[in-house]
Amino acid sequence: MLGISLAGLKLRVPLILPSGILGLSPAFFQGIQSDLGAITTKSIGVKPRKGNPTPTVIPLPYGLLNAMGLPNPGIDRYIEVIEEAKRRLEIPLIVSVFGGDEDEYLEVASKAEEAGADAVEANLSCPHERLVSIFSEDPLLARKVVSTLSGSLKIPLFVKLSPNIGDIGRIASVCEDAGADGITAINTLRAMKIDLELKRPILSARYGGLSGPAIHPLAVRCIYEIYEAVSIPIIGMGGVTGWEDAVELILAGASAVGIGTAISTQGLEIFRLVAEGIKGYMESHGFKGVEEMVGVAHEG
Ligand code: RRO
Repeated sequence: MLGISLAGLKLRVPLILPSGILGLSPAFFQGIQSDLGAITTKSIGVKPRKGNPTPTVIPLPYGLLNAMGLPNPGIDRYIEVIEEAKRRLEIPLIVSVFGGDEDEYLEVASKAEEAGADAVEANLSCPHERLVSIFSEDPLLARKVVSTLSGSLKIPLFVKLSPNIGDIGRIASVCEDAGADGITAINTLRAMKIDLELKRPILSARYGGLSGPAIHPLAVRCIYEIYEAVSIPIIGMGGVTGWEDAVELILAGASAVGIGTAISTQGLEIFRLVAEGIKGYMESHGFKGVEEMVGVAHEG
């Protein structure tokens, strides 16, 4: 009843671990897979990056503000992690990739595909790194990256978009046109916190990305707009803390839902609770499959 087909990937539940949430270890991925439909890795680039100096994460009453700064070991060292993850996982592995231009995106994505990734997610939307966010903001750049990747990859290509732009539906439509198989939305919201004693931004990078309950209504709006603009599937995420939030994203147009920040407050248990809640809602509202529920808020 909860199983879905997502751009050709088979998910036993419509729930996904979003990029960047829980480290990079295949043994860890294996341990958490039972309640998940698919796992997304941290965004990987061409070269190793240390990321930003601390503090990189600030807990707030209504979410988390992060500026990790794309820390990752680089694709050449990550290949063996993908290979081992594939040996250990029964569920699809989506490898998130970023680059400074379309050639870098392609190099990382091609190596990930060769290593056994089930899908690629092109991260066009890190909120505080100009290096990456410009691709979500500029339709021409987005088109260039997506068409380069889609022209070469055989596995499904998802494109992760930023909410920090005027018309997310338009960028989504450009990505669909350029060959994307699905849209992931939303990344975190560009934000800032200032220390009253230091009188300076707390994050070393000054700007960060806000996630958690505060951004959920914004995610609903973005997914609703993307659903109106494209016919490829949407992986919806943004401030999901319970099954009601997940159902809301599905009714807005998401085929699958990512849960990230809520893991820090509720633990991994949240995936099972949300899956049970979605099932209960489907039973009480007469939906036989998740697909029947997707985008229902647009009808009439
Ligand atoms: O690494 C990060 O700081 C980061 C990334 Br790549 C992203 O896409 N979104 C985010 O909130 N942080």
